[in-house]
Amino acid sequence: MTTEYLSVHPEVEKAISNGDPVVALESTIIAHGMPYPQNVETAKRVQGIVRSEGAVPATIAILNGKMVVGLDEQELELVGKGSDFLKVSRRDIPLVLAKKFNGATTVASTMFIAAKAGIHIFVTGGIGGVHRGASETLDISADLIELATSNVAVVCAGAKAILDIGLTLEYLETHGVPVVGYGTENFPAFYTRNSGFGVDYSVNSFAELAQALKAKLDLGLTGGMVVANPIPEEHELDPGMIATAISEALAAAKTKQIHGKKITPFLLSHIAAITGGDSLKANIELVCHNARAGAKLAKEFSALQH
Ligand code: PSU
Ligand code: MN
Repeated sequence: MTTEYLSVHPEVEKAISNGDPVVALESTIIAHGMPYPQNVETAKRVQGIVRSEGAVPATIAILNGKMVVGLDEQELELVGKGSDFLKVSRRDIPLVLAKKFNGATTVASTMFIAAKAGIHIFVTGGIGGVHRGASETLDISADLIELATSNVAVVCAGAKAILDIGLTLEYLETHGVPVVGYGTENFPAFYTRNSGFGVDYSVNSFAELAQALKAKLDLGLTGGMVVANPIPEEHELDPGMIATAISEALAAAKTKQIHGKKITPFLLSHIAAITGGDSLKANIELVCHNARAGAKLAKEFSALQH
């Protein structure tokens, strides 16, 4: 499917029109969430995992003013190496298209584009949320607003403790977004398995999750679903250690007066530096773990369409 604004890779397009399993993937995590070359290696590894589980990966980005669904390995390299890939959330899309810029898509914009292309399952690391201190800064990620709008299930390892997880969950509740734990009663905190907050529902089977997704679609309940898949125990970071690193990174952001779209990438790279790369390693492993889960969910969801 190629329109004025959208270009879908033929393999992805075929899978979508056949109702075969497809998994959307974001690109901000590649361009702004991890350093080169680990970012490109991870993006390729994630695509490989999705394939090995029997689904078609569809990494999404904006290339030269066009929304592209299904990047090839050369294009992944471009996103990971290119310094001209803007962090594109929902509000940036029209201008980045008009100006023919390159853009890396966040959870919000990836959800929007995936929904346009007809993809219902999307894998990422962690969602954006309500930032700490939001009662003063009003910094609430557009990811949450998109979750209230676009009908896409987002498989993630929860939300990072750089955010106010309690307020993030309140926001999702108000906007009617189901928050489901896969194999857990606890909402995970990205680098760790338990944020101290619970989930609404816990499921242990992807078939059941696919049924819930289908019911939501059939009923026309707009908005997405958060599928929280905790980081595997063997890759979990020490909660005390990561809490200290996060506080230090938040203090540095305050001193340097970093706001808006720059804050998440700043905190991520700062935390990676403080932890001597441990947080990056955990990030890579949890994304790969989510890719496996997302592909399994996509397969079950596809089975319901046939
Ligand atoms: N969480 C991560 N890594 C990331 C991001 C979130 O662990 O790279 C990115 C995602 O693309 C997410 C975005 O959509 O940060 C949220 O940014 P903001 O808070 O500016 O909306
Ligand atoms: Mn923000």
